[in-house]
Amino acid sequence: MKLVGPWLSGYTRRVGTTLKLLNLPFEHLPYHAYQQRERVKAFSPMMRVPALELDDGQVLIDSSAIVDYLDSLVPPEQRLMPAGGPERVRALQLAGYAMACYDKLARYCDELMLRPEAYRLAHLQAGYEEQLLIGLGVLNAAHAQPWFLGPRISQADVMAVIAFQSAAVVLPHAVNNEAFPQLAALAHHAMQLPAFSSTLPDLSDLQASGLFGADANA
Ligand SMILES: N[C@@H](CCC(=O)N[C@@H](CS)C(=O)NCC(=O)O)C(=O)O
Repeated sequence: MKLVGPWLSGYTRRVGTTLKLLNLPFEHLPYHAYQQRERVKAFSPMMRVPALELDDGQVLIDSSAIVDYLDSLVPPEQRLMPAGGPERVRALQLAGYAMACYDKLARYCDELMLRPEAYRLAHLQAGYEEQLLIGLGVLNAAHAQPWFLGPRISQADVMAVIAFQSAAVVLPHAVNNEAFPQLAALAHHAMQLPAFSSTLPDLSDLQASGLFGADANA
């Protein structure tokens, strides 16, 4: 399988982390959706990442569809989304919040990266930040011990760690270990696993993104 997209894209990192947690081999093609559109287009006609090219040449887009497919490739006990019951509801609920947090962060970043400063809409940015902080508050209160489902890692943990770490880089004044201690502990626990530690964006990717100087504290 080939995964198209850079780790700077949290949605791509979600898929890469999942592939690694499930021990599924893949080739990583870190093409950037905005800066390498033609390369991305060769795999993903709408020029969106992540895209996953399967071994038979079919391509899946959208991280939620992709991680759902990847779960189907491994035995039930290894899957990152429980099959049913209260555990599934909880994993879906928290993964939903984590995705919504990342979506708001992505919109906030688009304002910063794509719109010239004079044309930025301050009320939009403030609204995205407010929604992001509310979502992170929900996740912080969900008591991961050490994961949200207890001993078993799930898609909720994967996306919550990615959303928290990415937000901590972009908005360090508001998203940090003191403001969200439970998420900080979750991220610290996750970073013991190569699936998370080997998919952090490079400093050069962060600098090239035009967002800021890197100031991650997660
Ligand atoms: N819901 C999608 C979101 C994917 C997404 O927004 N990807 C961004 C990069 S982080 C992208 O490709 N943007 C370029 C575009 O959509 O034109 C997912 O979960 O995969």
